[in-house]
Amino acid sequence: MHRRGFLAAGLATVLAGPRALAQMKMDDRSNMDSMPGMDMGDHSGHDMGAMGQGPVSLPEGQPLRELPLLANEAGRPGLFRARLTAAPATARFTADQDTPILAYNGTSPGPLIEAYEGDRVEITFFNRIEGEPSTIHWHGMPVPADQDGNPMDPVAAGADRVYAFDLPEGSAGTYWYHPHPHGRTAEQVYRGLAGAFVIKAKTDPVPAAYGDTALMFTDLRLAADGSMPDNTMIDMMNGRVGDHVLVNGQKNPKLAVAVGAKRRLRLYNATNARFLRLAFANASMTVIGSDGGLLEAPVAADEILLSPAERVELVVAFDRPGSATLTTLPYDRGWMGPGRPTDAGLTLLTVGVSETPAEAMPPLPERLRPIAPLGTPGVSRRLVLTEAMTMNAASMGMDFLINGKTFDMGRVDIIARAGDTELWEIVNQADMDHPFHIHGTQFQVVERERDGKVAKPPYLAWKDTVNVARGETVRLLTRQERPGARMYHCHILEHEQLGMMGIVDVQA
Ligand SMILES: [Cu+2]
Repeated sequence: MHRRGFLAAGLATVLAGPRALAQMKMDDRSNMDSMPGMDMGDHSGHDMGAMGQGPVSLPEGQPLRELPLLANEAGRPGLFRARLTAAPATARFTADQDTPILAYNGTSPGPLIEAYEGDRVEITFFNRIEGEPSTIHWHGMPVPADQDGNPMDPVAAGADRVYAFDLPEGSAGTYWYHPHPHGRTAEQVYRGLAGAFVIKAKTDPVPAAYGDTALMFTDLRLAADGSMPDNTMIDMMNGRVGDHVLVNGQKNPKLAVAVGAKRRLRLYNATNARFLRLAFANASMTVIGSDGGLLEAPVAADEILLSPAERVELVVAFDRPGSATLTTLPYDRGWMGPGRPTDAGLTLLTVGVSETPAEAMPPLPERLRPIAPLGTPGVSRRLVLTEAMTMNAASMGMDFLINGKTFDMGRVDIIARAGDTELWEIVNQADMDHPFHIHGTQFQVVERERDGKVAKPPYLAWKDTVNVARGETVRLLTRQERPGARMYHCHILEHEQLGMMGIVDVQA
């Protein structure tokens, strides 16, 4: 039997078994509502309370909100000191309903943290999420292992701790922060906990006249009563995809620029599982940076694939008056069961380009910064990604595996040595794409192989997350500078929760 057909049939059967549903951590109420119609998360029927009703519509076209800045309380140069509180809050996505969310300092996305290379950072984290541990993981940043918000270092509900680290020279880049508690990362993130962290260089080759705007993509699913429904079994298998891609918490907001303007935009895919293949109509995109900072030289791009957790830095030139829209193109990342979401034709951002010319913009330099290749690896490792159904008489579930194993917090999967360059070969033998992330460092992709064809990346870049497509092998060079336990995992957060994660113990 064809595997997907088997899966769908298996799911329909097993929906009658309450223990199976409990195992998949589904909400009891939505289980009951979804069973009569066999609606297991179909895109047109997420609203379980009102049968057959489509997604709640959200207002569009409001002026783009800049992310609020996290205030530096240090009062002296070289130190960034602040507080971040994770707590329940409410958001207004529609005119007349409050939605319970989780927020950092009351906002979702959380406040934008801006610090400089060379700064010392001390952030006190207060976990005010009732009954749940949390952590803050500094995604992509070169922080010590015991400051990186690993699931092994939970902050209990009601407790607090200080995260302290130094930002090394050369670390300027587009990072973010989000929770990473064991088994609860996916839910805490889709309920609203994620924020942007920009490390700035003291001297930046990109002209200041371009501005610097963070665009953080999140993915909202809203029920008719204004609540965010819990994950369904389909969400657990595929990763949660919502009904609305938001930019800085807004649907299709509007940005006004003058014709001839160039804008520096930092795009963050902070969704749990949404693949964003992006194009800019009526404007031209130039890639200037990746997850870990600037490229060596600008690269013109017609489109960009941003898989969950990836970031890209762009310079966008608005040379024609009228409307320039950031839209999505189709991308098939593999989908199990019913309810494959619409991925193409979404308008994420509308830029109104006025007839009045902008002030003359300085050109983008031809060289941005050097990137030293990581060089010859001393060690090679092979990590094979697979998916498996688990089934017995009472229950059914789905495991996501690396080298045949699901995550075990008490097990070290790889022992590496600080300062050693390693070649990691990530082999995706599963039916879905898996965006692969390593904590604590930035790596360099050296090649991709699919159907026997090997392709080199078009340019050198620092990455902490790379999509490994179905049937593809990605080879990357990685080096951990600091000792300690580091996570590596799929950044479809539901896959991470169902096992696709491991620990590399970096020894001094
Ligand atoms: Cu995955």
